[in-house]
Amino acid sequence: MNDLLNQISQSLVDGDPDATFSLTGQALSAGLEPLMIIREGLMPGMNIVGDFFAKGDYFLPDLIIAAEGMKRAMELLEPELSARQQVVESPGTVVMGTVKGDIHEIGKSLVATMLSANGFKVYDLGVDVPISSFIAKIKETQANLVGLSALLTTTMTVQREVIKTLVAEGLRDQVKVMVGGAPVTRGWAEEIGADGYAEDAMGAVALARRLVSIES
Ligand code: B1M
Repeated sequence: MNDLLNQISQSLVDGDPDATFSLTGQALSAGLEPLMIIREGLMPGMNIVGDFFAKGDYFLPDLIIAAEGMKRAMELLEPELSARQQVVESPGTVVMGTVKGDIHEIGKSLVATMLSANGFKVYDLGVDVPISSFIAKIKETQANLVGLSALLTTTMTVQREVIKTLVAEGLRDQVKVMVGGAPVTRGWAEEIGADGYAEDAMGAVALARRLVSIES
């Protein structure tokens, strides 16, 4: 089992999306849980790639090809994640996106998938989302939650701008704000006046549930 997870991780480091895809399929066939494959196979590989990039050993094309491998693996895993949840009722409506200036997609999509799989109605606005699009979608859907993903220290600040705009638009009481992404911390969430921070996708589901129940 561990060997398969290590191979998945290594295939991302090697930049071999076909291998990532086929190893992920093998791991599922072997009965490994999709979340385990993500946490113990894919995420460690992406983290190694990120570390190599930070040290100057890898370059942008290496990030792009690793992301391609992870996305192909997620094509197999997302339906499995959805199928495993047993949804009774819809706890809330979430507008979700990666903030303006930031095109990191994978973590945001995973959070959106897990929220959907747990019954939330999710409007995923994608990446590089202008503040005005978050506001328009919240108004249109009467969402009670908004999820702001940011993977860059330079784009974390946009999370604060979204919150300021929600206040200015008179929407802050209607909508709870969740923030996340690799550089985001609980301290940052508190500093910018968000309602909560989650480290990963399962944490985001627990947080969203908590925020909704506080609200009702
Ligand atoms: Co970029 N990148 N990248 N990148 N990239 C990082 C984030 C970086 C940490 C790499 C590094 O230097 N070590 C670094 C940021 C440094 C910083 O600012 N702190 C970085 C950089 C610098 C850049 C560029 C600036 C590089 C350049 O051009 N010179 C550039 C920026 C482009 C832009 O956005 N404007 C860039 C570009 C890219 C690619 C496009 C090539 C590619 C993304 C492709 C895509 O998404 N389609 C990419 C990738 C792949 C990465 C790394 C290697 C992996 C990210 C990823 O997908 N992880 C990343 C290094 C790393 O994270 N270790 C890196 C897997 C994913 C499942 O995890 O996204 O963290 P993650 O999501 C997690 C949690 O964070 C959390 O839950 C998810 C699931 O567990 N979470 C939330 C996420 N959103 C949440 C929201 C929530 C709650 C939880 O509530 C709302």
